[in-house]
Amino acid sequence: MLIGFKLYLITDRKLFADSGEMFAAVEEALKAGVKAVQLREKDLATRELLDMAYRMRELTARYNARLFINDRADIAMCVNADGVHLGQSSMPVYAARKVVGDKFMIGVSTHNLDEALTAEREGADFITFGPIYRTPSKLKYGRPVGIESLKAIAEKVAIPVFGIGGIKPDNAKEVINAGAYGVALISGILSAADVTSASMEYLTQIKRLYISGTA
Ligand code: TZP
Repeated sequence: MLIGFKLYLITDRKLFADSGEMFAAVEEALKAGVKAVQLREKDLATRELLDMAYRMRELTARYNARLFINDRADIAMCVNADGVHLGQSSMPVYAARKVVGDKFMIGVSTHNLDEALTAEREGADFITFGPIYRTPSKLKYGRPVGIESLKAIAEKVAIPVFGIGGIKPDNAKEVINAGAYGVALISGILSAADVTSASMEYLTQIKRLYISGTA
């Protein structure tokens, strides 16, 4: 399946005073050219998450961007998202595939080679792998796995790998050159003082790497 984006923006409404502010920041990123958003609001009750997912679907559709819903295949289908993004305690890929069918994309968060190979074998369309670097929320996402393990994973896995965790415009190059297909991030865009220029910086950096052929 063609993935069609190399910059994968993930939400965290806790970075904002309220969810309205988060939607405004996501819209700014979409206006700047971001083409994929994952709604990742793990602590919300189903109704609240569903409302937010409908709203995010409407917003991403206006900018012709892909929408993924973290963990919840049911909500992803309900709002007509483009895919579901599974964690290691979500439904496994083979089970989610039965629910969402072939037209939906399935992404999986992975943290080691075993998880990456399992996701691939079970039919994931892409994986995120990390945290590569230290993230602002420190150890919430586990110990950084480092750039060398990204290289090893990218060599052994045939599906696209998105590096995640502490990725900033100035280290995105190292991540892509290690074999990542793209980069996934939260704070690099959503905590930026200027969301538009941060988004554009990542997009320009990625485009430049692919055009120059160093990736
Ligand atoms: N999974 C691994 S690291 C991470 C997730 C969801 C957080 C990425 O956040 P940031 O702010 O881009 O480092």
